Amino acid sequence: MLVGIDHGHAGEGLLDELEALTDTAGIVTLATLVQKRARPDPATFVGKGKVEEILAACDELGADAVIFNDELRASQTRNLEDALGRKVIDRTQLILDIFAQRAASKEAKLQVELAQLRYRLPRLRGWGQALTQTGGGIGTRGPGETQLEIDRNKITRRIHALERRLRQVAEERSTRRKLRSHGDLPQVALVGYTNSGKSTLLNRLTSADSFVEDKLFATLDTMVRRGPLPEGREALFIDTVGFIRDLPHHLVPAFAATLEAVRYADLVVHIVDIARPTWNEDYRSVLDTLEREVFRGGDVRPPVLSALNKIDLCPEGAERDLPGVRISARDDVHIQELLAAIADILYPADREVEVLVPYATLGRFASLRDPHRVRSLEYTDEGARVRVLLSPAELADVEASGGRVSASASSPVEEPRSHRP
Ligand SMILES: Nc1nc2c(ncn2[C@@H]2O[C@H](COP(=O)(O)OP(=O)(O)OP(=O)(O)O)[C@@H](O)[C@H]2O)c(=O)[nH]1
Ligand SMILES: [Mg+2]
Repeated sequence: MLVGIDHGHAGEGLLDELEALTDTAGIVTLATLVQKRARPDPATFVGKGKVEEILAACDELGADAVIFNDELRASQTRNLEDALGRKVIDRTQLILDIFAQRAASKEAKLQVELAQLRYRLPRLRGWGQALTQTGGGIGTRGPGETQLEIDRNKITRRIHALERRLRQVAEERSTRRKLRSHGDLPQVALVGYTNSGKSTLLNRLTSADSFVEDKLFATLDTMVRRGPLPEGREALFIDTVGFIRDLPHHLVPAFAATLEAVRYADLVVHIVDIARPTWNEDYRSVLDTLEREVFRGGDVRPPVLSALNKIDLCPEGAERDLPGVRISARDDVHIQELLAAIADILYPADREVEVLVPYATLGRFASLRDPHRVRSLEYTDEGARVRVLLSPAELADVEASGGRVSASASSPVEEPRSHRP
């Protein structure tokens, strides 16, 4: 049974996301219940009357558990479990559970365990519940130390061990990053709300086979693949863990690899599922999370380009007041436009120029013979007249070798893109 509080303006669909999460966790929803109230009851989250109602409904339907659409306080969980006589789960715990089921890499597993323990620690039951089992082994506990304190100590020790191990993993990652040579490919991080189509897009842009599923948090590990850009260039595309509204704070460490991929990316492509009724809030919550959890005060932020995905599901003309490239990752719509926009941001300095170069110089520069970048080539008495896409550095080299600019486009080659953020 799913339960939520409507603080006033949520309306229908309040529990849709919770139901999707529940489904993802492999739990069947029997019924949902929403209570309108300004603020949660400090003792039982919903009001006393509602608790009775939930109990009656659970008995009738044979529900095993009640799942709440917010994070509950330890005391609320306790009171509710006592009153309802069944397992009480909150949204954070549900998400943690999904993460635990789906974590595949060593690092993801460590992170999820850490998040679970951090969540559990303040929720251990049993203060005053019997000063149990004295004398369980000399030196293991002092006189009067309770079982609870021992559990607490055990968990705390495990938390410290996990934190140490994860710090090592993070260091290894940062060493690997430093070892990458200077001329490496630009990195494009694909971020977005969970289920927005990040993995589908990665598969579309590279020939990866990232796991795609119509469930939340299908991806829990970052995946990096090389993929082509226009003009024969390439980039590394990074698939990441999806964000979710009110990301439980316990889970933030579990996003470490994703957050880092974003922090060090040359470009962030923010994938928005514009077919979802809540697309606008989804969009904002991702940006908020990035701002709160990813970027440090002095960081230089990578540029962010929005990719408005699933346009195949949007009726013609349905306006989404968001700047960005409208795509369908699934149906391969406007993917070239997206790539052009990406290249435009990663290589802002490229200009189409016409240069007149001596034939000897033509042989010296690969860029002047690159079929992806050469627009036209004409042989004249004075040398080759090449209309070509060059970065300022390349142009300077060509000029230093005797090339002369005979015409220059004053603006970037691609039309200035209105969707640039
Ligand atoms: N109709 C439509 N469905 C799409 C499109 N792109 C992705 N999907 C579907 O959306 C669902 C989620 O896609 P994923 O690529 O797994 O999304 P994700 O952002 O990686 O999700 P998580 O890893 O769970 O955060 C799948 O059922 C995809 O088939 C699209 O352009 N149109
Ligand atoms: Mg995914």
